[in-house]
Amino acid sequence: NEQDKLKKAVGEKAATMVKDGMKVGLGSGSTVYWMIRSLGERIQKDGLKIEGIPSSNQTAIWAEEAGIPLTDFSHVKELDITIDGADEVDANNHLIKGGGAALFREKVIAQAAKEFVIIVDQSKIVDTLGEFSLPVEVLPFSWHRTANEISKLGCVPTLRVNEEEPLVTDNGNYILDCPFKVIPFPDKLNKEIKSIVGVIETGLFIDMVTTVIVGEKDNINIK
Ligand code: DER
Repeated sequence: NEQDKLKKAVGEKAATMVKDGMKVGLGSGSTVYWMIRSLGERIQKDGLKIEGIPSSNQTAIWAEEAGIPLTDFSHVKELDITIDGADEVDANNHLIKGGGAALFREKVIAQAAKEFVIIVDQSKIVDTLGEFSLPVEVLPFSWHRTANEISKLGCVPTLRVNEEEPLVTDNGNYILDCPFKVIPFPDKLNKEIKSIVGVIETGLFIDMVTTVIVGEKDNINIK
């Protein structure tokens, strides 16, 4: 469908930014899927030589299927580029991420990269963050208390479930989805949530993005 075409277009565009010899942070989600596919084609056809660090088990599977050699932080100190999707992008290129429950490792590979490139279709562009419920990764031991502390900041968190059971992240933690509706000061909210002991990481990515590639109807917009 139309949205898939846009995701494929921006995924392929981002893949062209990957050069021989690069260490690449591989994000998660259905837009990143197309970027991984495109890198695989370049490895097959042009002999592109890269190594990737995946941000989720699902991404690791897609990367292996694409023939992308995988590495990890025991071998790589810094990444040259990380390419990832997002659930919302605001006018300052702050993000909400975590729709795919991979936000913790996604934020690690984003911070570890010289360049952090976001690939989204136009539906993710917003004026103000918050319509998409903010995912927060929390320690299962204390999640009720953590949810209660977050609710004092202005929303009622819900525990993300998967077939009636709490969803467990690749790191063995839970996800709270926090419907703030509007987040006018994302940097401040991020700091407030992070200061709650029991919060592991939030889906607010503040001042991390280098480039956003936006798939629009008949155009790819770089911002
Ligand atoms: O979970 C994530 O942060 C993903 O990157 C997600 O936000 C984007 O997923 P999509 O490309 O499937 O919309």
